[in-house]
This record gives sequence, C-alpha cells and structure tokens, in this order.
Amino acid sequence: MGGVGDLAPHFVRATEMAAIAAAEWRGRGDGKLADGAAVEAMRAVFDEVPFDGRVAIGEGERDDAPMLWIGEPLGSMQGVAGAIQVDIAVDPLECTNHVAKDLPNAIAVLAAAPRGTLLHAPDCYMDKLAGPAEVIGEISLEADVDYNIEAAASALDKRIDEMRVVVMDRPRHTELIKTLRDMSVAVPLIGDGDVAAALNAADPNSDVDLLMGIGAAPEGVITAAALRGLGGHFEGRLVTTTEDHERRAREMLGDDVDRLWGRDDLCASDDALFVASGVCSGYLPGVEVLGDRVAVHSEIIDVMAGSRQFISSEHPR
Ligand code: VTB
Repeated sequence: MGGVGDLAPHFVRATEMAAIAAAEWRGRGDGKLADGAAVEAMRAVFDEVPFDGRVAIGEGERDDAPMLWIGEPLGSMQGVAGAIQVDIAVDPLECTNHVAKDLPNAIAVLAAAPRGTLLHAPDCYMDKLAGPAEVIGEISLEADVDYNIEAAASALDKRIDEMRVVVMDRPRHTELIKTLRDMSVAVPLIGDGDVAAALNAADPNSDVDLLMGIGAAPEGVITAAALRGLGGHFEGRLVTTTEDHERRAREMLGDDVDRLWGRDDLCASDDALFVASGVCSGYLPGVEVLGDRVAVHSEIIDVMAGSRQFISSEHPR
C-alpha cells in the first residue's frame, strides 16, 4: 500500500480548486462568501479522491455548515477495507479577510498524514512559536519572551536589536509587542496570515527571525507539518476563549488541552504533506485570470522526501 505522499496530486487539485473559487471574491468585501466558495470547491474534489479521509482539525464543527467540519469523513473509499486512512488539517481559505480586501498571502491550504497523526482538536486558538532550524532546542513557549529572544539571537549569531519577530496585529498581543520593542527587537506586524509568516520565519534567508503570538489552531497544525518538512522550529499551546471551545477541547483531549505541543506532536508522522495554493499574491503568486483560463500556483512540501516543490497549472475558468 502506498503512502500519503502518493495522494499529492489529488490534494494539490483540492487546494487549486479552492484557490480558484476564492479568487473570484478578491476585493469584493465579503470574506465569508470567498470562504464558502473555497470550501465547496475543495469538498467537491475530496469526494472523488480514492481514500478514507477525515478532517482532524479545520474551521468548525458539524453544525457550522458549510465548513469542512472537524471529524467529517472525506473521500470515495469510506470504510473500504485496505483503503488508505488519512487525516487532514485544513483551511480552505487561510487569511480570509485578505481576500475580501485583495491583500497579500491568502492561500488555500491543507496538511495530510496517516490517521491519528495530526492533532485532532476543536478550532480554538493556539499560541505559536516558529523559527529556523538553528533555534530548535534553544527556545520554547515554556520560557519567557525575553529568554527566547536572547537564546534565539545567540543561536542566530545576531545582536538583539538585529532580531525581527513577526506578530499578528491584535489587541491580545499588546503586551507581547511592548516587551519585544522594549528589548529593541523589530516587530513587523501582519494583519492576517500566520501560516505564511511562520514559513517565512523558518526560512533562514528571510527578513524575519521568529513568529510569536496567538492565531488559529488548525493553521498551527498545518504549519507544524510544513515546518517538519522544512526542518524549522514550531511549538503550539491551545488557547480556548469560549466555554464551548473549552468543553469540546476537554472532551477531545482531556488534560492534554493544557500541554505544550512540539512540532512533531502536532504532526507525528514523516509520511506527511503540506499543500498550499495562492489566492492573493504574497508568499505564493495569486490566481491569474488569463481570458477563459486561470493559472494557479502551489507549493507542496513532502516531509518524507524532504522536498519542496513549486508548481503552476492552468485550468479552464
Ligand atoms: C486569523 C487569520 C490567521 O488566525 O486572524 C486567525 O488571519 C484568527 O485570529 O492567519 P483572529 O480571530 O484574531 O482574526 C489565522 O487564521 C491563522 O492562525
């Protein structure tokens, strides 16, 4: 039996179709419609994929239709003996608000791995820490921000005032941003899109050194798969802000709700894929309309192969 990597062409098609559908909504001021279009397009592809799939973590729970809901069975081989059993962490449209405004870095994105090897949790928040390989073993969410900055600067052979830490611009990060700036760390702020930001932080040649702060949990699991493939650092801790999320998280994880998840706990298999297609240009080029055709640009990180592939395809519009 083949591995999850063999399904890559199907998963790329799923993110491509979601990206193309969402791109129709760029700049139209309605992220929800863009998201709905991406979900529908992605689900239509999944229906045809010959696998026994399940959404391990995604945007919502069963009642939140039209999401690809957490626990949703996917694929054309549900319950078929011998079918490959796969878990998906998915965000059909990451950075939804940016599609509404046609701003950078919106992507259709997923991670796939064998059943049981991606964190299965509600779509709560996650405190995240991402960086390049050099900081592995040097920094941790267990430690204070100032300790992590000093340790990362030393591992990267930089002065503290040369460090650049990307953070999402949210009121919940006011303290974090102040602590960093008081240390003379530069803090580029992003409106949305911490998957692209984490990939950027993990790249030793990029203009940022670390990603810190709280974003959504599904994107944390997706990022963990990508950074497992790229050899970067990633850690997360779930953050629940509603009673409902707290209850669901306890039901699904028991006391593990409070634990620190390392990169390889969030994505516990090497037989994993990260697949993303650009909607709005940014870390990937966005969907291009070419008359009656569209071009879409994607990235595939195959953890087992240790490969990172960038591919472009054209489809009828
Ligand atoms: C979004 C989105 C991010 O986190 O902001 C979300 O843009 C949740 O944060 O890329 P808010 O509820 O404060 O908007 C991400 O989806 C990713 O983690």
